[in-house]
Amino acid sequence: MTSSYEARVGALAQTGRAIDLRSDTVTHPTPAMREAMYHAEVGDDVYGEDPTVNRLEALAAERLGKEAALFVPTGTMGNAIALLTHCRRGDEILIGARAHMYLYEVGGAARLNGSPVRPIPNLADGSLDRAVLARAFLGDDVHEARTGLLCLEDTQNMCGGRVLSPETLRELATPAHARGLPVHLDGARLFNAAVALGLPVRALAAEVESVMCCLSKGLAAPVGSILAGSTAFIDEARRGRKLLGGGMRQAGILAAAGIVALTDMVERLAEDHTHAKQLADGLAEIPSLAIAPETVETNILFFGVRGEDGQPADTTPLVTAAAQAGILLSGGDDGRIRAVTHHGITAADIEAVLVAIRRIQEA
Ligand code: TLP
Repeated sequence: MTSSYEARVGALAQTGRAIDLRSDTVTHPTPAMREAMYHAEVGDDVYGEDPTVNRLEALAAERLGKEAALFVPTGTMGNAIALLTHCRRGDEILIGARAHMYLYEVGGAARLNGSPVRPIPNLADGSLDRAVLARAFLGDDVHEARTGLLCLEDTQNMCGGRVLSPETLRELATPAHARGLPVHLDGARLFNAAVALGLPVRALAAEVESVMCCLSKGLAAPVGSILAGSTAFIDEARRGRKLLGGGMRQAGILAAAGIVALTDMVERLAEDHTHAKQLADGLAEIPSLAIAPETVETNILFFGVRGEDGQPADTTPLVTAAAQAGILLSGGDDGRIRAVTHHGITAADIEAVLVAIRRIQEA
Protein backbone atom coordinates (compact mmCIF):
# COMPACT_ATOMS: atom_id res chain seq x y z
CA MET A 1 0.00 0.00 0.00
CA THR A 2 1.40 3.40 -0.89
CA SER A 3 1.53 6.05 1.81
CA SER A 4 -0.01 9.40 1.05
CA TYR A 5 3.54 10.79 0.74
CA GLU A 6 4.45 8.23 -1.92
CA ALA A 7 1.16 8.88 -3.63
CA ARG A 8 1.92 12.59 -3.71
CA VAL A 9 5.42 12.10 -5.03
CA GLY A 10 4.06 9.64 -7.59
CA ALA A 11 1.47 12.22 -8.58
CA LEU A 12 4.18 14.84 -8.92
CA ALA A 13 6.20 12.54 -11.12
CA GLN A 14 3.16 11.73 -13.23
CA THR A 15 1.95 15.28 -13.72
CA GLY A 16 5.47 16.68 -13.89
CA ARG A 17 4.32 19.47 -11.59
CA ALA A 18 6.98 20.40 -9.12
CA ILE A 19 6.26 22.53 -6.06
CA ASP A 20 8.70 25.25 -6.95
CA LEU A 21 9.73 27.32 -3.93
CA ARG A 22 13.03 28.56 -5.41
CA SER A 23 11.67 32.03 -6.03
CA ASP A 24 8.55 34.07 -6.75
CA THR A 25 10.15 34.82 -10.14
CA VAL A 26 8.82 31.44 -11.35
CA THR A 27 5.19 32.64 -11.36
CA HIS A 28 3.35 32.40 -14.67
CA PRO A 29 1.09 35.12 -16.11
CA THR A 30 -2.56 34.64 -15.11
CA PRO A 31 -5.35 34.04 -17.66
CA ALA A 32 -6.41 37.69 -17.17
CA MET A 33 -2.85 38.79 -18.04
CA ARG A 34 -2.72 36.62 -21.16
CA GLU A 35 -6.08 38.01 -22.23
CA ALA A 36 -4.92 41.61 -21.65
CA MET A 37 -1.66 40.92 -23.52
CA TYR A 38 -3.56 39.50 -26.48
CA HIS A 39 -5.74 42.58 -26.76
CA ALA A 40 -3.10 45.18 -25.85
CA GLU A 41 -3.08 48.34 -27.90
CA VAL A 42 0.54 49.02 -28.88
CA GLY A 43 2.80 51.65 -30.46
CA ASP A 44 6.50 52.48 -30.55
CA ASP A 45 7.43 53.16 -26.94
CA VAL A 46 10.80 54.69 -27.83
CA TYR A 47 8.72 57.45 -29.49
CA GLY A 48 6.55 57.49 -26.34
CA GLU A 49 3.67 56.20 -28.45
CA ASP A 50 2.69 52.95 -26.81
CA PRO A 51 -0.63 53.71 -25.09
CA THR A 52 -0.50 50.62 -22.88
CA VAL A 53 3.01 51.40 -21.62
CA ASN A 54 1.90 54.98 -20.99
CA ARG A 55 -1.09 53.70 -19.00
CA LEU A 56 1.09 51.36 -16.94
CA GLU A 57 3.61 54.11 -16.19
CA ALA A 58 0.85 56.53 -15.13
CA LEU A 59 -0.79 53.87 -12.95
CA ALA A 60 2.51 52.89 -11.32
CA ALA A 61 3.43 56.53 -10.63
CA GLU A 62 0.02 57.06 -9.03
CA ARG A 63 0.29 53.90 -6.87
CA LEU A 64 3.82 54.82 -5.78
CA GLY A 65 2.93 58.49 -5.16
CA LYS A 66 5.66 59.71 -7.51
CA GLU A 67 5.47 62.23 -10.36
CA ALA A 68 6.57 59.77 -13.03
CA ALA A 69 7.49 56.14 -13.68
CA LEU A 70 9.42 54.17 -16.28
CA PHE A 71 8.74 50.61 -17.44
CA VAL A 72 11.98 48.62 -17.54
CA PRO A 73 12.63 44.98 -18.48
CA THR A 74 14.11 43.88 -15.14
CA GLY A 75 14.71 44.92 -11.57
CA THR A 76 18.45 44.76 -12.14
CA MET A 77 18.17 47.25 -15.00
CA GLY A 78 15.87 49.53 -12.96
CA ASN A 79 18.42 49.62 -10.14
CA ALA A 80 21.33 50.19 -12.54
CA ILE A 81 19.49 53.09 -14.18
CA ALA A 82 18.84 54.61 -10.75
CA LEU A 83 22.59 54.55 -10.01
CA LEU A 84 23.45 56.09 -13.39
CA THR A 85 20.81 58.79 -12.95
CA HIS A 86 21.54 59.80 -9.35
CA CYS A 87 25.33 59.59 -9.32
CA ARG A 88 28.24 61.18 -11.08
CA ARG A 89 30.88 58.73 -12.27
CA GLY A 90 33.01 57.70 -9.29
CA ASP A 91 30.61 58.85 -6.59
CA GLU A 92 30.58 56.38 -3.72
CA ILE A 93 27.40 54.39 -3.10
CA LEU A 94 26.35 53.29 0.38
CA ILE A 95 24.46 50.01 0.44
CA GLY A 96 23.54 47.11 2.72
CA ALA A 97 26.12 44.33 2.85
CA ARG A 98 23.31 41.82 2.15
CA ALA A 99 21.61 43.98 -0.49
CA HIS A 100 20.70 42.40 -3.81
CA MET A 101 22.25 45.44 -5.55
CA TYR A 102 25.54 44.74 -3.79
CA LEU A 103 25.62 40.95 -4.02
CA TYR A 104 23.73 39.92 -7.14
CA GLU A 105 23.71 42.68 -9.74
CA VAL A 106 26.99 41.81 -11.46
CA GLY A 107 28.92 44.60 -9.77
CA GLY A 108 26.96 47.13 -11.83
CA ALA A 109 27.88 50.10 -9.64
CA ALA A 110 31.58 49.51 -10.32
CA ARG A 111 31.22 48.45 -13.95
CA LEU A 112 28.67 50.98 -15.13
CA ASN A 113 29.25 53.94 -12.79
CA GLY A 114 32.91 53.47 -11.90
CA SER A 115 31.64 53.88 -8.35
CA PRO A 116 33.17 52.47 -5.21
CA VAL A 117 30.55 50.75 -3.10
CA ARG A 118 30.64 50.85 0.68
CA PRO A 119 28.73 47.95 2.24
CA ILE A 120 27.00 48.83 5.51
CA PRO A 121 26.23 45.85 7.79
CA ASN A 122 22.60 44.74 7.63
CA LEU A 123 20.92 43.96 10.94
CA ALA A 124 18.79 40.82 11.26
CA ASP A 125 15.62 42.92 10.82
CA GLY A 126 16.79 43.99 7.35
CA SER A 127 17.73 47.52 8.40
CA LEU A 128 21.28 48.90 8.52
CA ASP A 129 23.74 49.44 11.36
CA ARG A 130 22.96 53.07 12.22
CA ALA A 131 26.32 53.82 13.83
CA VAL A 132 28.31 52.55 10.83
CA LEU A 133 25.97 54.37 8.44
CA ALA A 134 26.39 57.65 10.32
CA ARG A 135 30.17 57.47 9.85
CA ALA A 136 30.07 56.32 6.22
CA PHE A 137 29.42 59.60 4.40
CA LEU A 138 32.47 61.02 2.65
CA GLY A 139 33.47 63.98 0.54
CA ASP A 140 34.77 66.77 2.76
CA ASP A 141 38.39 65.64 2.36
CA VAL A 142 40.16 65.97 -1.01
CA HIS A 143 41.47 62.39 -0.67
CA GLU A 144 38.01 60.91 -0.60
CA ALA A 145 35.43 59.94 -3.19
CA ARG A 146 32.22 61.87 -2.64
CA THR A 147 29.22 59.92 -1.37
CA GLY A 148 26.54 60.13 -4.04
CA LEU A 149 23.70 57.87 -2.97
CA LEU A 150 22.29 55.66 -0.23
CA CYS A 151 20.45 52.50 -1.34
CA LEU A 152 17.91 50.67 0.83
CA GLU A 153 15.99 47.42 0.19
CA ASP A 154 12.41 46.64 1.25
CA THR A 155 11.54 43.82 1.72
CA GLN A 156 15.11 42.77 2.49
CA ASN A 157 15.52 39.53 0.56
CA MET A 158 18.65 37.99 2.12
CA CYS A 159 17.59 38.89 5.66
CA GLY A 160 14.50 36.72 5.07
CA GLY A 161 12.02 39.03 3.36
CA ARG A 162 12.06 41.41 6.32
CA VAL A 163 9.84 44.47 6.19
CA LEU A 164 11.19 47.98 6.71
CA SER A 165 8.41 50.30 7.92
CA PRO A 166 8.08 53.91 6.73
CA GLU A 167 9.54 54.99 10.10
CA THR A 168 12.59 52.75 9.64
CA LEU A 169 13.10 53.93 6.06
CA ARG A 170 12.88 57.56 7.25
CA GLU A 171 15.34 56.96 10.07
CA LEU A 172 17.84 55.30 7.71
CA ALA A 173 17.37 57.97 5.04
CA THR A 174 17.81 60.87 7.44
CA PRO A 175 21.64 61.07 7.45
CA ALA A 176 21.63 61.07 3.63
CA HIS A 177 18.84 63.62 3.37
CA ALA A 178 20.56 65.82 5.99
CA ARG A 179 23.50 66.04 3.55
CA GLY A 180 21.25 66.73 0.57
CA LEU A 181 21.88 63.24 -0.85
CA PRO A 182 19.22 61.13 -2.57
CA VAL A 183 18.06 57.69 -1.43
CA HIS A 184 17.11 54.91 -3.84
CA LEU A 185 14.89 52.05 -2.70
CA ASP A 186 15.24 48.58 -4.21
CA GLY A 187 11.61 47.67 -3.68
CA ALA A 188 11.62 44.52 -5.80
CA ARG A 189 9.03 43.26 -3.27
CA LEU A 190 7.76 46.60 -1.99
CA PHE A 191 4.15 45.50 -2.51
CA ASN A 192 4.81 42.57 -0.16
CA ALA A 193 6.07 45.04 2.44
CA ALA A 194 3.03 47.29 1.97
CA VAL A 195 0.58 44.38 2.25
CA ALA A 196 2.35 43.04 5.36
CA LEU A 197 2.13 46.50 6.97
CA GLY A 198 -1.45 47.12 5.80
CA LEU A 199 -0.34 50.39 4.20
CA PRO A 200 -0.57 51.79 0.68
CA VAL A 201 2.72 51.32 -1.13
CA ARG A 202 3.11 55.09 -1.51
CA ALA A 203 3.57 55.37 2.28
CA LEU A 204 6.89 53.53 1.84
CA ALA A 205 7.93 55.17 -1.43
CA ALA A 206 7.37 58.61 0.12
CA GLU A 207 10.55 58.22 2.18
CA VAL A 208 12.90 58.03 -0.83
CA GLU A 209 13.70 59.92 -4.03
CA SER A 210 13.48 56.90 -6.32
CA VAL A 211 12.05 53.42 -6.09
CA MET A 212 12.26 50.28 -8.21
CA CYS A 213 9.61 47.60 -7.85
CA CYS A 214 9.12 44.36 -9.74
CA LEU A 215 5.96 43.27 -11.55
CA SER A 216 7.33 39.83 -12.36
CA LYS A 217 7.82 38.37 -8.88
CA GLY A 218 4.86 37.90 -6.52
CA LEU A 219 2.67 40.04 -8.78
CA ALA A 220 3.10 37.34 -11.47
CA ALA A 221 3.62 39.43 -14.61
CA PRO A 222 5.89 37.62 -17.10
CA VAL A 223 8.38 40.48 -17.51
CA GLY A 224 9.00 43.93 -16.16
CA SER A 225 9.78 46.32 -13.36
CA ILE A 226 9.01 49.95 -12.60
CA LEU A 227 11.38 52.77 -11.72
CA ALA A 228 9.63 55.81 -10.24
CA GLY A 229 10.65 59.26 -9.05
CA SER A 230 10.35 62.93 -9.97
CA THR A 231 9.60 63.94 -13.57
CA ALA A 232 13.17 65.23 -13.99
CA PHE A 233 14.60 61.99 -12.61
CA ILE A 234 12.50 59.82 -14.94
CA ASP A 235 13.28 62.00 -17.98
CA GLU A 236 16.97 61.34 -17.37
CA ALA A 237 16.34 57.68 -16.45
CA ARG A 238 14.75 57.21 -19.89
CA ARG A 239 18.17 58.02 -21.40
CA GLY A 240 19.80 55.60 -18.97
CA ARG A 241 17.42 52.88 -20.11
CA LYS A 242 18.32 53.58 -23.75
CA LEU A 243 22.02 53.48 -22.89
CA LEU A 244 21.63 50.06 -21.31
CA GLY A 245 19.73 48.76 -24.32
CA GLY A 246 16.37 48.69 -22.61
CA GLY A 247 14.40 50.91 -25.01
CA MET A 248 11.64 48.53 -26.11
CA ARG A 249 9.23 49.08 -28.98
CA GLN A 250 5.71 47.55 -28.88
CA ALA A 251 6.19 46.87 -25.18
CA GLY A 252 2.49 47.33 -24.49
CA ILE A 253 2.22 43.56 -24.92
CA LEU A 254 4.22 43.26 -21.69
CA ALA A 255 2.86 46.37 -19.99
CA ALA A 256 -0.69 45.00 -20.33
CA ALA A 257 0.24 42.19 -17.94
CA GLY A 258 1.86 44.76 -15.64
CA ILE A 259 -1.41 46.68 -15.42
CA VAL A 260 -3.21 43.49 -14.35
CA ALA A 261 -0.40 42.86 -11.84
CA LEU A 262 -0.91 46.26 -10.20
CA THR A 263 -4.68 46.10 -10.35
CA ASP A 264 -5.54 42.50 -9.43
CA MET A 265 -2.53 40.87 -7.83
CA VAL A 266 -1.47 43.08 -4.91
CA GLU A 267 -3.98 42.17 -2.19
CA ARG A 268 -3.52 38.44 -2.73
CA LEU A 269 0.15 38.67 -1.65
CA ALA A 270 -1.25 38.26 1.88
CA GLU A 271 -1.95 34.59 1.00
CA ASP A 272 1.72 34.07 0.14
CA HIS A 273 2.66 35.51 3.52
CA THR A 274 0.23 33.15 5.29
CA HIS A 275 1.71 30.20 3.41
CA ALA A 276 5.28 31.21 4.29
CA LYS A 277 4.28 31.38 7.95
CA GLN A 278 2.56 27.99 7.69
CA LEU A 279 5.75 26.55 6.20
CA ALA A 280 7.96 28.18 8.83
CA ASP A 281 5.80 26.95 11.72
CA GLY A 282 5.83 23.42 10.30
CA LEU A 283 9.59 23.40 9.71
CA ALA A 284 10.15 24.63 13.27
CA GLU A 285 8.60 21.36 14.52
CA ILE A 286 11.30 19.30 12.77
CA PRO A 287 14.15 19.02 15.32
CA SER A 288 16.98 18.76 12.78
CA LEU A 289 16.11 22.10 11.16
CA ALA A 290 17.01 25.60 12.34
CA ILE A 291 14.44 28.30 11.72
CA ALA A 292 13.01 31.28 13.60
CA PRO A 293 9.37 31.37 12.46
CA GLU A 294 8.67 34.60 14.35
CA THR A 295 10.96 36.44 11.90
CA VAL A 296 8.91 35.40 8.85
CA GLU A 297 6.98 38.50 7.80
CA THR A 298 6.38 38.08 4.08
CA ASN A 299 6.90 35.38 1.42
CA ILE A 300 10.60 34.55 1.93
CA LEU A 301 12.07 32.30 4.57
CA PHE A 302 15.49 30.84 5.24
CA PHE A 303 16.30 27.77 7.27
CA GLY A 304 19.31 25.67 8.11
CA VAL A 305 20.01 22.02 8.83
CA ARG A 306 21.46 20.90 12.17
CA GLY A 307 23.79 17.93 12.46
CA GLU A 308 23.58 15.37 15.27
CA ASP A 309 25.95 17.60 17.28
CA GLY A 310 23.44 20.45 16.94
CA GLN A 311 25.86 22.41 14.73
CA PRO A 312 24.97 23.77 11.26
CA ALA A 313 25.24 20.95 8.69
CA ASP A 314 25.49 20.76 4.90
CA THR A 315 22.15 21.61 3.29
CA THR A 316 22.90 19.88 -0.04
CA PRO A 317 21.50 16.43 0.88
CA LEU A 318 18.14 17.95 1.89
CA VAL A 319 17.91 20.20 -1.20
CA THR A 320 18.79 17.24 -3.45
CA ALA A 321 16.36 14.81 -1.80
CA ALA A 322 13.59 17.44 -1.89
CA ALA A 323 14.18 17.98 -5.62
CA GLN A 324 13.88 14.22 -6.17
CA ALA A 325 10.52 14.41 -4.40
CA GLY A 326 9.43 17.23 -6.73
CA ILE A 327 10.06 20.09 -4.28
CA LEU A 328 12.43 22.76 -5.47
CA LEU A 329 14.30 24.85 -2.90
CA SER A 330 17.21 27.27 -3.25
CA GLY A 331 20.37 26.03 -1.59
CA GLY A 332 22.34 29.10 -0.67
CA ASP A 333 26.14 29.24 -0.64
CA ASP A 334 25.92 30.56 2.91
CA GLY A 335 24.64 27.36 4.49
CA ARG A 336 20.99 28.36 4.39
CA ILE A 337 18.09 27.08 2.32
CA ARG A 338 15.63 29.62 0.91
CA ALA A 339 11.95 28.96 0.27
CA VAL A 340 9.71 31.55 -1.39
CA THR A 341 5.91 31.29 -1.57
CA HIS A 342 3.98 32.77 -4.47
CA HIS A 343 0.91 32.68 -6.69
CA GLY A 344 0.16 29.04 -7.53
CA ILE A 345 1.44 27.63 -4.23
CA THR A 346 -1.47 26.46 -2.08
CA ALA A 347 -1.85 25.57 1.59
CA ALA A 348 -2.09 21.92 0.45
CA ASP A 349 1.26 22.29 -1.35
CA ILE A 350 2.82 23.56 1.87
CA GLU A 351 1.40 20.56 3.76
CA ALA A 352 2.90 18.24 1.12
CA VAL A 353 6.26 19.99 1.42
CA LEU A 354 6.22 19.60 5.21
CA VAL A 355 5.37 15.89 4.98
CA ALA A 356 8.17 15.36 2.46
CA ILE A 357 10.83 17.30 4.36
CA ARG A 358 9.97 15.55 7.61
CA ARG A 359 10.32 12.20 5.82
CA ILE A 360 13.68 13.18 4.35
CA GLN A 361 15.03 14.43 7.66
CA GLU A 362 13.83 11.38 9.57
CA ALA A 363 15.14 8.86 7.04
N1 TLP B 1 15.94 38.44 -7.05
C1 TLP B 1 15.78 37.09 -7.57
C2 TLP B 1 17.03 36.68 -8.31
O1 TLP B 1 18.18 37.09 -7.61
C3 TLP B 1 17.13 35.28 -8.72
C4 TLP B 1 15.31 36.21 -6.44
O2 TLP B 1 14.99 35.05 -6.73
O3 TLP B 1 15.20 36.67 -5.29
N2 TLP B 1 16.23 43.32 -6.03
C5 TLP B 1 15.89 42.28 -5.25
C6 TLP B 1 15.70 42.48 -3.80
C7 TLP B 1 15.71 41.02 -5.82
O4 TLP B 1 15.39 40.00 -5.05
C8 TLP B 1 15.88 40.86 -7.22
C9 TLP B 1 15.73 39.53 -7.88
C10 TLP B 1 16.22 41.98 -7.98
C11 TLP B 1 16.40 43.20 -7.35
C12 TLP B 1 16.48 41.91 -9.47
O5 TLP B 1 15.34 41.69 -10.22
P1 TLP B 1 15.43 41.02 -11.68
O6 TLP B 1 15.58 39.54 -11.43
O7 TLP B 1 14.12 41.37 -12.29
O8 TLP B 1 16.58 41.62 -12.39
